Amino acid sequence: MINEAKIKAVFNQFVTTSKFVNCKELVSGHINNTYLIETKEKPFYVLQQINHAVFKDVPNLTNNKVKVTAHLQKNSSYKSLEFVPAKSNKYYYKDSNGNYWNLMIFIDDSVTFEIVPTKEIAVEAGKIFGEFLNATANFDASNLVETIPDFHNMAFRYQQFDDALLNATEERKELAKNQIKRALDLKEEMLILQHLKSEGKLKTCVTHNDTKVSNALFTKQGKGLCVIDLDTVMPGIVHFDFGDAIRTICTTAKEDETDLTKVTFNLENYKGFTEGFLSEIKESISSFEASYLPLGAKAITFIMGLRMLTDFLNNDVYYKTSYPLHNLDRVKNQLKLIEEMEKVFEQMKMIVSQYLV
Ligand code: GN1
Ligand code: MG
Repeated sequence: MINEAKIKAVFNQFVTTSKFVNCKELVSGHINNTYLIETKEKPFYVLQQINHAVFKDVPNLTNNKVKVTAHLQKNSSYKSLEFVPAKSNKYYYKDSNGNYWNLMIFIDDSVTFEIVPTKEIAVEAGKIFGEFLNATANFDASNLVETIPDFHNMAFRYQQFDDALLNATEERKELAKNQIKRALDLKEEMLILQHLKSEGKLKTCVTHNDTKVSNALFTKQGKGLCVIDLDTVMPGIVHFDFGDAIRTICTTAKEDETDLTKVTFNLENYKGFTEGFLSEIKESISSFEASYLPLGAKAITFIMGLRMLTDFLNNDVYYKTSYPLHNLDRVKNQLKLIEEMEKVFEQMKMIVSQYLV
């Protein structure tokens, strides 16, 4: 249940001349609570309660986002988010319960996709996420605080998984035994990118780190409009931005679909995304780095599954869940998607090399 009076009071802590009319919860994220604020006159706003158990340093998280959006306004040909300051003059408001809030202008006339319906949308997604990397390439990463250290560090994620295994109940371990085995079997392959990164063979740059397709807004005509959710913009490797987009653009079912026969890999969307993405970044990626992009897709899908499995073993303390086995269902889904990728992995590599020239 949303407490409209509370939301209105928080909204009124920000500097706007707009009159609050009502609010609706936007439910797609797994971490923060997000509300659409409808006002008497446009613009509408998006109010976000930041989960500070996950984002430990909200003032610096907010600074990151404000700096990145200012940079994007100058360097990107797409729209960028616009944050609204609070009356305290900071870009966040901290309420009396210690909760932190951000306010953004709502971008009107936009659509998002959970399942990508056409190859054309996949191409557009490739362009907008690729252009994000170009637009942030000259952003000084030392201006950014690492909002979640080791976010995509596979070795660290395996360490958290090992710790969870030690502490999990027998019941949860039994329920997840096949998925635990699969995670252990995949370990060597899943660590390849981590090793290459540590050896300096894959360069780091400013990356988005949460390029699931629902973090791109499109126009109603299906053109890329704006990249949203800048919470995890940090130095990283492009492989995971490529990969997380592929994970969500090429799947044929939602992340928590339990009928696994519906989870297949859409190779046409893969071609589309790769075409759009590489049309933007092919000058800045070596053919050695590019040859690992398909592994980026497999590894990020796996890292999501591994983190969800870890959370399941930890009794669901991280991701929002709606029923007891929700996290485990997400794990099964992500592992099924990996199997589907394995079937077409050679084709995935060939397609990358085709669009590199
Ligand atoms: C979380 O909350 P949301 O949907 O933006 C998670 C991502 C996962 C995603 C899975 C900070 O993102 O890493 O890809 O769920 N974000 C964080 O859908 O953990
Ligand atoms: Mg996110």
